Amino acid sequence: MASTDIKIDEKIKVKVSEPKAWKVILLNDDSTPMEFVISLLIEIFKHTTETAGDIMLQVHETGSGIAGVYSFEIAEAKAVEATNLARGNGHPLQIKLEEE
Ligand code: TYC
Repeated sequence: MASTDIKIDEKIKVKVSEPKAWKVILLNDDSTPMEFVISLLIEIFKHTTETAGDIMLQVHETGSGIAGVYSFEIAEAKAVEATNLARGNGHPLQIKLEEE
């Protein structure tokens, strides 16, 4: 045995938390066409014609609606893709991300 004993007092705290979920929210405006919003919900957010129509109407009638819930990276990528598609077609559609 060595002449010096070293005592290691190790306390490792492991903090585990669920990855947070982020809502991609569509906001209403007066000029983005309803059909365009439905197509975007089908193409980017993988909705059916029926659920896309319901969400579009929800946004139109209440001012906002949830397109989908994802990890931050996926939510951000979908929001950017949808915004680019809207701008590319000359529409002012606004999208925001909100932590669940
Ligand atoms: N309010 C738009 C219209 O009457 C339709 C619309 C729906 C726009 C959803 C944006 O996120 C939106 N043409």
